[in-house]
Amino acid sequence: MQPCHSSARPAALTLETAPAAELAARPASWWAGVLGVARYAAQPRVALPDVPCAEVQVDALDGSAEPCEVWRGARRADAGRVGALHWRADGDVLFAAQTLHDDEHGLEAASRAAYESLFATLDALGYPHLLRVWNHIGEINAEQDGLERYRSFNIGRQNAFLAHGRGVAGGSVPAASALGAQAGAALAVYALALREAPRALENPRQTSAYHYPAQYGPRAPTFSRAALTDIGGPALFISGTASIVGHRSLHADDVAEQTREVLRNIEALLQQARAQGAPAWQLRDLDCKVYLRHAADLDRVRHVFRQAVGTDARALYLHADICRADLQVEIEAAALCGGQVS
Ligand code: 3EB
Repeated sequence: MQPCHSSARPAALTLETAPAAELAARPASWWAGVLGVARYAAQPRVALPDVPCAEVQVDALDGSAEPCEVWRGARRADAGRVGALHWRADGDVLFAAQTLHDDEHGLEAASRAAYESLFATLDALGYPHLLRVWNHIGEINAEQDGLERYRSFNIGRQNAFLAHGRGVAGGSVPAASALGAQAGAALAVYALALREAPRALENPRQTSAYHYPAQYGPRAPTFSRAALTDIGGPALFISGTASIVGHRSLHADDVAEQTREVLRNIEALLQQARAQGAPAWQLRDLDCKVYLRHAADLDRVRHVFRQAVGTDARALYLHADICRADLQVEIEAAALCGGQVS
C-alpha cells in the first residue's frame, strides 16, 4: 500500500499494510520506529520482535495472506508491558494492544478490565487522550446470559470510562470500531493515544452513538464518529461506519445499498472535518477497512466501493460480523496525508 501521494506535509504517523510473511523478513533496524502491528488472521501466529501486535482473529477476503497493518511513528520508540497490555510510544503517539479471554468472568468484566488497564497505562505514561480504539469480540451477536455480547461489552466499556473519571459523551470519547471475530477468540482491544486531545467529530446524519436510545442496549456505546488531530501533519480517523441514519439501520436486505449509505455517512464526516479546518480529503485519499458479515458479498460491495472511490482505492476487506444483526457491511477509514489543520 503506497503512502501519501499528494502530501506536502505527511503526518508523523504512517500506516503500511503488508503480508505477515514479508514482515518476518524485515531487519531489526526497520522495526525501530514501528509503534505496533495489527495482524488479521483466523489463527494467531508467532510473536513479532518486541512490538505490540494485536492478533485479530478474522480472515482477509480478497486473497491477501495474513495482512498486517503497521503503525510507524516519527522517532525511535520506547516500549513496555503492563500485564497483558503491550505498548510502544514515540513521544507523541502511543500504540497499545491487549487480548483478554472472557471465559472465566464473562465479557462485561473482561471489557471493563481491558479498558481499565488501558486507562491506567495511558495516564501513567502521559498519553491520556485516546485517539482511536479497535475492538474485536468473538461471536459479537450471540446472546449470553440474556444479553447480546456486544451489549455486554458496551456495559463493561462504559463502566471503565466512568471508573476513571472519563466522560462518556461529547468531545472526550475516541473514534472506535467494534467488530466480530472467530468464535472462541479472546477479546482484542488495540488503540492509539496522544499527549494532546484530538477533536471528536459527530455526523449530522446520525444520532451520536453515545445518545442511542435504550432499544440498542442498556448502556450506549462510548465512541465518536471520527477524531481529528495534528501530529506533525493532519490525521483523521473515521470510526467504523455502518448503514445507520438517525439511530436506525437501513436497507437490511440490500448489501449494495448499505454500502452506498455507509459512503454517504463517510462523505458527511469528511465535510465535518473540513468545517473543522482539515484538508479537503476525498474518499480516494483514505486508507479503508471494509468488514463484511458474509464473504459472498465481496464482489457486490467491492463493485460499489470502487465505483464511488475509484479503482485505486486503498481498502482491506475483512470477514467479520457487524455489531447489529441487521448490518451486513461496515467501513472505517484513516486520512494521514497532506495539508494542515488550521
Ligand atoms: C454504529 O454506528 C455501528 O461500539 O465502538 C461503529 C463504530 C459501531 C464503533 C463501537 C460500533 C462501535 O453504531 C457500530
